[in-house]
Amino acid sequence: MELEKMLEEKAQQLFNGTLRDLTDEQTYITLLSVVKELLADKKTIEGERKVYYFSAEFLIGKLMSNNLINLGIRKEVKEILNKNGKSLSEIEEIENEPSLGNGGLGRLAACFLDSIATLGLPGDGIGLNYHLGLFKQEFKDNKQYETPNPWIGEYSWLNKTKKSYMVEYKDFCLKSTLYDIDVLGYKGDKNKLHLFDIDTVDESIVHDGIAFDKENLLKNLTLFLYPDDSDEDGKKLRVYQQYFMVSNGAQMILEDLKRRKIPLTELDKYVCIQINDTHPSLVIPELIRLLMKEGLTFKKCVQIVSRTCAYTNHTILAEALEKWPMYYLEEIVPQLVPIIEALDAVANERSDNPKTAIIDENKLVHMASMDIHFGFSINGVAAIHTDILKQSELKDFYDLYPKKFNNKTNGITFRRWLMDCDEELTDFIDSLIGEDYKTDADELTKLRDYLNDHDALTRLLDIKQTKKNQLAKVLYDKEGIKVDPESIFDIQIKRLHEYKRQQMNVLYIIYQYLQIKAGHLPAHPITCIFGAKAAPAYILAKDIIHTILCLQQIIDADPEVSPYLKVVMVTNYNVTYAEQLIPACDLSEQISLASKEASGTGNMKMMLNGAVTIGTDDGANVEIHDLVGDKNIYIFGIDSDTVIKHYEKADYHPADVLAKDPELKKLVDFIVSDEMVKVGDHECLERLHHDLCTKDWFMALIDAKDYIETKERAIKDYNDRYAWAKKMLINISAAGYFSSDRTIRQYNEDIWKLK
Ligand code: 9GP
Repeated sequence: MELEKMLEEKAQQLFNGTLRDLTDEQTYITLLSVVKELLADKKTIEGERKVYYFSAEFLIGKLMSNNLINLGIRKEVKEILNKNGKSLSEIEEIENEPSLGNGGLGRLAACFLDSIATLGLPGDGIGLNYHLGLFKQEFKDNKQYETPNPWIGEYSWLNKTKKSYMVEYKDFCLKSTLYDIDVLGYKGDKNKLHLFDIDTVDESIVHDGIAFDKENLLKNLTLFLYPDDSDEDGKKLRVYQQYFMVSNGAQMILEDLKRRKIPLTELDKYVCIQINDTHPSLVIPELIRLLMKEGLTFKKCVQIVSRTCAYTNHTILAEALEKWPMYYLEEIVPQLVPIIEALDAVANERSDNPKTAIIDENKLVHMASMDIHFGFSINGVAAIHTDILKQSELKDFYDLYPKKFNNKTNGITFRRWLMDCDEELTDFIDSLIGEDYKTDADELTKLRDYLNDHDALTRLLDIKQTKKNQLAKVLYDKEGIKVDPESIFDIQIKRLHEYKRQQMNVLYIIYQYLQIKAGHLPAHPITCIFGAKAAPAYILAKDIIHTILCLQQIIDADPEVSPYLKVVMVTNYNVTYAEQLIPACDLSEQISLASKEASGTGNMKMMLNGAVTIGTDDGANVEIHDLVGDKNIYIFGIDSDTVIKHYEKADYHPADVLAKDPELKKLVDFIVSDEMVKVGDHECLERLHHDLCTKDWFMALIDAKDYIETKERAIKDYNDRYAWAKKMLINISAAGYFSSDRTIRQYNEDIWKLK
């Protein structure tokens, strides 16, 4: 049936009116119902072998626009709505953003699902249906506060299924309910994202921000993603959640095999499980347990499961290499304990190196060790990250299993991160090189033919200006902040973490502030934009947010400074915000301490949208640097080998740096200056200051000077608009490599081997 007719009929059926008469909310519901029906009619991707992507996070973002693009009907829907006096972008605002992820790890999982379906590969996601997701961020008195983030309304993309499994814990069983979200490939067929839940979750137990009774599992199991784990009950809740996810997933997979009349001994022929970081690692002992229940021997089960599971490592930071005390497992899932012990014994037979044991001398169970011994593939997410895993972090394992290790540099889906978020740039690229790049991203290199085309460069600069004007309006509407759209938009958006070094950006802002106060104006006005949530129990990260907000206030109130420098920390940074910020970015801040950012994916999104990177040779920046060349990226800072040596020798002391560099000391001391204390909380500012002067674990002070000088150079270069536009175009033309379609092709060729 014709689309317009479908919409009119649905409007009639749901609201007894015509499209023109509906409110925006009613229009959204009408559109949602029609699109869900179109998705339901799509073919499910079938194949002999299938991949299951197990992940604690799926940061899928709003789905309307993406689904319209992948259905190939966005323009048509836009026109129909316009004809009826409505705007698609206003209708889309009605949708709640699903709160199922935290950062790059979860967004990567979402990009991967899009690419798996787009490439026509059979592959589903498996995760949890968190009702309140990750917290919502609010600011008060220049501080972050957390509130619940309910996102599941009466109408959503979730489809309740009849599937349900029993999950056994020591003292009780929980019955699951499965919700599915259709994942449609670009002009293709569909897969599914399976989200498990329980029916008894009770959102009303949350009080005072995001506090809740952590022991009441029937009510809290799927309330929050990453519930506060600063105490033991919080840590145990995470184990309850993880087991719930993997047990449901494993049961569903085995049930499906049985339905297809495939002997369970052939699991590895038909199924591949990709373990995304260590949160789903318990799937290994759980699968072994379920297979043993079917009568297979432990040895056989280990063999099958080891050929089924593959593990992706997303960080070298200890916090993501989870280690659970054995007594937690004894208390929560005792049925897994003998299996884990037996796996540990197998691991110890293979190597007597205590560093590769699964259970250590303190009775901690190392999840990543289990994954590496009993997975058939171990991958890092950017070339430098995989090298570091092989050469230092996981060296003992690499020596044991060199063939298991491989690299899969991350990628992003161009459907969302270009076609959806920057229609103007998409149309511009279409007009120059056609549309083939939408399915073959390498085609973007054809843009290089336009590097000397004055008209093309002018159009590119105009588009960036349009996106900056649009963002300026958003910032005014949402935050009440006025920014100068002609200023340089310098953007750092990512989780708040010391290794990502937002605190070093803070030192730059202080430098620029003091320069302006001393009468030295920057080469071009600059707006420093941040978006970041700090984990609720991560005190220093919150102190950094506090410092940024204090600077924002001071600079805003200073008429001498604010025409040249502005600071904006956006509230509750999420995918929707990213879609508005990224197309407007001039200078992309990727300034982690070399060796610490496994890959980064924001760097790729900004590059694709014509931003120039300022960054360290870390994560995927290294590959961006290789692709665009020295002149089209601003690289600074010590390299990863030097960083690793500093850690090994424990010879970095910030006090030494400060003693040698009084100018830098001035910047650091400004954090506790009278100006700052007047608007801020002395304790928070003092804590950050003290940390920087005495610990500075992520070495912001080593790189600060080089960073400031490099940024000043970039700001100067920005004024040569055509030279800058060339840099932009070179970045866009080289971004094809970072399509997640490429990444998924590589996963499939080397690991999953799906037809
Ligand atoms: O920090 C990494 C980030 O560098 C990477 O791009 C992303 C996807 O691979 O994973 C992040 N890791 C985590 O969020 C936790 O391991």
